Amino acid sequence: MKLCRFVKDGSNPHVGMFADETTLLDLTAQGVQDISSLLELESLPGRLAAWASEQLPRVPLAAVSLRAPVDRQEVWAAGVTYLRSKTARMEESDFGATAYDRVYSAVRPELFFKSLGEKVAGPGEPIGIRRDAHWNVPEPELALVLNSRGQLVGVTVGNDMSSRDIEGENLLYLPQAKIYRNSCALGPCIRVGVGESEVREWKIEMLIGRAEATVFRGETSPGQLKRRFAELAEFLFRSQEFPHGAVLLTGTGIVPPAGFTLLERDVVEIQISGIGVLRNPVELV
Ligand code: DO4
Ligand code: MG
Repeated sequence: MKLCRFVKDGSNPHVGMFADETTLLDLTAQGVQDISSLLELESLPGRLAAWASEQLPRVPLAAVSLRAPVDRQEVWAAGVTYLRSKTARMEESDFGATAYDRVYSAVRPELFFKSLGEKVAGPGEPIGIRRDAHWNVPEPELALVLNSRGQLVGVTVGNDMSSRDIEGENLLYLPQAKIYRNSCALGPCIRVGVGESEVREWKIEMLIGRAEATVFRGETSPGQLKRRFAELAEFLFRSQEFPHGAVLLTGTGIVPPAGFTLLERDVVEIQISGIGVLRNPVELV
């Protein structure tokens, strides 16, 4: 089952559920106002299955714009959770290299704040590259959607946009490399009712288009993620509260080669089998 947020004819965002590839069921008719309240329901998959069998208003996907499937959730991110990320970051950084090496095998993972829910770009919305950086890359990541108790409710596709030259210059610049306008995208939907063992079998693919050409293509699998989902969630919720739940990006396993940087008007397409495709044009911010 897949949940989404959508707008139609300039409406406020509605919460919907995919009936099939081309049709949404509008959950507003069930009194559902936001993603936050759904995350807290006991047995959400059962509730969605029951709603799906009722006569809910049906909306063609072609008639709406999807929004990021989050509202009041903070978005956080884990880093250096794939060997590929560790290696690439050790190469880009001189005196910070041992930090990446250590955190990859440390008990405590790297976790950092990424975005307020309200600032996240949704499907089709622009993602940003900083005008004061010259080496900008997308980071295609599986994102865990957690309720206020830290339990996994679903998964979505995430893009942890990053300025590698700023991060590589000095690790203390990490927040500037990671948190700026339109640096986070999520969507197109939240897949609910799946467990970690199934998700680990999926594929993550990224394509970067420039004019009519594909200038980068890469793939990995959540099966390559070094840490368990519950382990990452447990650290995120230590000494911390998320009354509306949280989204946790799980780190990148796809890193374009050192000479590659995103340019304005590129299009980044991230597909995770089992969820869908998140596609965003790139703009200078
Ligand atoms: O350590 C810096 C960030 C790492 C990251 O975002 C990743 O591995 O995905
Ligand atoms: Mg990342």
